[in-house]
Amino acid sequence: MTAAPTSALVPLRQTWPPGSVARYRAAGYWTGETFPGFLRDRATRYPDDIAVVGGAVRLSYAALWQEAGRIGAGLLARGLVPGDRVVVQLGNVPEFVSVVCGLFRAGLVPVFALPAHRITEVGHVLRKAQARAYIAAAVQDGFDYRTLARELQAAEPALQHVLIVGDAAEFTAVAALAGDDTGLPADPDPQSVAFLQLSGGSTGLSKLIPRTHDDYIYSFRASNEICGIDRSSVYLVALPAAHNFPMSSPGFFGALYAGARVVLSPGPGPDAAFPLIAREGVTCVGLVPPLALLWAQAAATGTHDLSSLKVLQVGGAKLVPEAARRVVDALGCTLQQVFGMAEGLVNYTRLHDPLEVVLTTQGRPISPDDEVLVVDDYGHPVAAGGIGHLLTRGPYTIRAYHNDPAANARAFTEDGYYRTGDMVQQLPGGYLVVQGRAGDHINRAGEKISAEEIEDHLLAHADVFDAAVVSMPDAYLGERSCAFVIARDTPPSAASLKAWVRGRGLAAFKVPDQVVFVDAFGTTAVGKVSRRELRAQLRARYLEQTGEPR
Ligand code: AMP
Ligand code: DBH
Repeated sequence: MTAAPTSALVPLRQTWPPGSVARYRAAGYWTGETFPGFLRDRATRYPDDIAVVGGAVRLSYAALWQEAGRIGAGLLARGLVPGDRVVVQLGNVPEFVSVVCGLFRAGLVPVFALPAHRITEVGHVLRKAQARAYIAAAVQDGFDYRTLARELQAAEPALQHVLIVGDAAEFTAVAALAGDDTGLPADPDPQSVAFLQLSGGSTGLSKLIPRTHDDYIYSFRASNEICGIDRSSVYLVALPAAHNFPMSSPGFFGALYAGARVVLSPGPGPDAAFPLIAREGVTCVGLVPPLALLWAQAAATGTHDLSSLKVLQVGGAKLVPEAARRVVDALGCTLQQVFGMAEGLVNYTRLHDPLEVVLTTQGRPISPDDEVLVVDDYGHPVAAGGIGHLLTRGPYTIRAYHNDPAANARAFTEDGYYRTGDMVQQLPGGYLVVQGRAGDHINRAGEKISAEEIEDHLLAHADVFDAAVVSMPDAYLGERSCAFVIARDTPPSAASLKAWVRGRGLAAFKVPDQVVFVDAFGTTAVGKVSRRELRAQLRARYLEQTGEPR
């Protein structure tokens, strides 16, 4: 098979205005470091320190560097060329880290997919990124990714290489990659795009987020300082490693930058994580709110020694004050709220903030140069302390998505602010309290689901006349998804509709938690009602009828 001509690739780019570039450099945020650059440095300075622990594997910094060289050189030997994009869909296995570092060393561009993603999402990401290779585990959590790889190959002619961690069947095993690492390219331009991260996707499918070496390294280097990560730290990856939170806030990259130890937990629950905390002396971990509550409950009754844990971070979805209180009481370590987004801006409560601030706010931005605006529906700043839309720009917030002019027109203002879609209140000192959001996605325990995307799948069902998907308050998940459906003559059962959505090859977390059949989307307003208003009305009416708390 011949390589797709490089000129056909939409260039990867992330640019800030020259004045901002000069300012971010002068302020010392952008240091010119790169991923291969800092990884080489740590391998040289701390060769024998353990960098990554996962399953039975313990990789030193020197071994991680070597593994990355073997994998990177092996991929180039197979015909990939620097600049090629590679979709990586791996769970919390040590190969996640060595493969990504290998891609960096080879000048290849990782494009992240979540383990929960299926053909619909992975296919979309692969096409949008114009990826030529796909790397996955053989089997994980009962799912065979080789089957997915076969479906992808059949559907996506541009996909030329499949690499598998574990039993590779007819594909290439990551373990079998080999090549001459002296032939790897020189370190990249620090302002070039290092990888593509995924947005949760508030409308339709995920958008691709190009992050540069300079901007991303700044975000986790500064996070290390805020979260107290140093060479003696042990960071546990409990959420899927491909999520931006455990990747960068400060995440496993922050830990590697500090020369600390990264421990990968195969699952996020106490069963998997607690023994690892006790064994490895974990000091820091990031969780979503429902997990934090589960951990709090398990810690109260469990027998594992969790005393090494210094900082428990909670983010991805709102942690309400009562839940925060429970977590603090049960775990006895410092709670840190984290409000971040893969597009950039990350807010933290600080480790020495008064308890009241930690319990009731989602923190303040990392950088003095994070610009935050809170505006009304017309883009005018609200009065101090008022609730409004959060807009932001700064030294690690993107100015554009990859290859998506329509999304860019919606998501960015003319002067380069990212419209986060979140409604916030800004307190004195810059602390933010998340008050909800303007967009129509469902934040299901930190997993973002686009209402529009799921409505499209429901509408593809022959017996569905119309569908509106909304978020419902949920005691455990924070929010659950509810599909209001108007059926045609023969109404399908709720179970069969859920099975239908699942059968479309989607991540399981996107299947509606609840289906409510209605005769009509009767609206109080006359005339055309926007989908957004319609969803809000359906939600309000349902909550009123059932008497559920909002
Ligand atoms: P994404 O753009 O997919 O990375 O998702 C980021 C979004 O997750 C934010 O814009 C918020 O809507 C939500 N989010 C993240 N952390 C928090 C938090 N601590 N509290 C409330 N919402 C959060
Ligand atoms: O939800 C997120 O995307 C998120 C949460 C906390 C994030 O990207 C982050 C911290 O960096």
